Amino acid sequence: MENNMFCFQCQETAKGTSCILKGVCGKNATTARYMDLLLFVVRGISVVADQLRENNVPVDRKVDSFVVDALFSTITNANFDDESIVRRLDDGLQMRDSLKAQAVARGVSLPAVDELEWTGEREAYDGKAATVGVLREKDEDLRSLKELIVYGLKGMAAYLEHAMRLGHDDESIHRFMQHTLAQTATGNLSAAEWTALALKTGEVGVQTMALLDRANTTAYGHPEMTSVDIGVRHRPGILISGHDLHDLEELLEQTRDTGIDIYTHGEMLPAHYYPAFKKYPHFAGNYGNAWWKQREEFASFNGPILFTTNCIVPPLPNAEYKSRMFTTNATGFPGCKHIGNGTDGHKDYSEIIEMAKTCQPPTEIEHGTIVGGFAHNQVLQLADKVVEAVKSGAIRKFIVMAGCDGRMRGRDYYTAFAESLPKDTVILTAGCAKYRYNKLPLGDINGIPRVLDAGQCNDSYSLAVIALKLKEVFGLQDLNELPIVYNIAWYEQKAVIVLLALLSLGVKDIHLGPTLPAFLSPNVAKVLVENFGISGIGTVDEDLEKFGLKNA
Ligand code: SF4
Ligand code: SF3
Repeated sequence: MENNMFCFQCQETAKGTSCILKGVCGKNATTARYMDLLLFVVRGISVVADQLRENNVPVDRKVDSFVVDALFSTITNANFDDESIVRRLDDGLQMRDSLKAQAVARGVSLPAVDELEWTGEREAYDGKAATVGVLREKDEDLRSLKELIVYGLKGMAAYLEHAMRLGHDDESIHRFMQHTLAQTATGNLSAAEWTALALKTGEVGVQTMALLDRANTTAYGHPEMTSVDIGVRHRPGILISGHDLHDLEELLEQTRDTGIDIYTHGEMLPAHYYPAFKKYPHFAGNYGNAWWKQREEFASFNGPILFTTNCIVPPLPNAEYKSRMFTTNATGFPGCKHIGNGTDGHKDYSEIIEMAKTCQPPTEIEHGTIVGGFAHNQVLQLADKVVEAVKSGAIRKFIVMAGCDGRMRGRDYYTAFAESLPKDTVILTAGCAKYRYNKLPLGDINGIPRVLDAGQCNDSYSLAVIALKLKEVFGLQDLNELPIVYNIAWYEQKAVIVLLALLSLGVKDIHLGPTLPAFLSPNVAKVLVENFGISGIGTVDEDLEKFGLKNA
């Protein structure tokens, strides 16, 4: 049992096939197995919840929250803490059994699946886990399609959770999520039907990203063009990482007039683009780069670090900054303090704040500014200028380079690609992929920066809104007639929902790199290539050629 796992959900999976002894991400085999069992339990809960709804029996909202949180906790680099996963298993099995009891009481019949029937105490979790993972599906193609869908649902869950924390929810998304999870336990679908369900997942992904966009912009205003400081000030700081804007708001509120500055890291950078956060004079700037640089950058930051979501890089055993790491929401790391919700629904950051007061100010690692804030509202305000630039030929093409960053060496490609693009092209981006080129001096075209950063990976929704608007303005029938090409980088499962969302909108010819997902079987990859024109990346030169961008 020791050292026995199977996970291939992210881009850096071992040897480009699967992690079977330990995750390249640092996930232990035991954690991986507990996560497999958690997904088993979530499937069981979803089977009953789905049947109850089919029979018009209302399902408690706690079920929705549980499923969303459980899926989120299994996303790459979100949670490394066995204890917190095991607690979710205890709670989940209890929830499943109480839903089953409701079904019995209401005369709702349930399918005979292991996900509903298995009972076992903590001591049995590990043994059971080894039998319910990804490899339980023996057919390689069905396995591939099911996992594609489940990874999409994980990304969807993450975005839905952020919206829910801001008081925005949509019952139909939960229904879809649980219905689809139930299908993965009971459904006997053909490959074509699973493919259709994957596209449907993308469609609901668009709906979820739209919900989160509404939640964020209702609470904090529309992102606007903003210069973000990347240097440091002279007071102690707290570094906040991840995607959850509500956590940031509470942290900013609680650190008012405390003599502490707040800095963002990684995917929290776009928070600076929101008007509501500009009113905090102690919201100092962005420190560092994408998630995978955290071992060096957290050491030199000197103050406490709060993870609101993935991506956590497990600190080395002797890392001094580990004692300064805090987690919240679905994240967890053994030995790091987890900040939960108080009884009033608010979080209490006083321990982090007190620690910060005893810390040295951050050590400067760079200085200057970066510009972003080009979500749909801001870009649409500039629409006349943009359309004019396209019509005059000043802008020849937009290149969507959204997605994730990662530590694989081949990702240098994205820096070289951005540098090699002709000067009459504009990069549209969202997600932490931007760190590969957002500090390059790429200049502007008639005042329009050549890198337009819409925000976090979920703000890829903004890029879709912009594309749809341009299609309308240019009177085109099809999104693919626009002068936009897609060269997307992926790493974890949020990128999977973004990809499925783009496919569901009819976007074709997406280049996906730095490597194609290991979870795509050769046959499934073939379907994606033939029907959607998905392809991997080549060399910078080859790809510039393919995109018709070779000769400026
Ligand atoms: Fe491997 Fe990625 Fe799974 Fe981690 S999340 S175990 S790196 S495939
Ligand atoms: Fe980055 Fe983890 Fe995916 Fe939100 S923070 S994009 S990798």
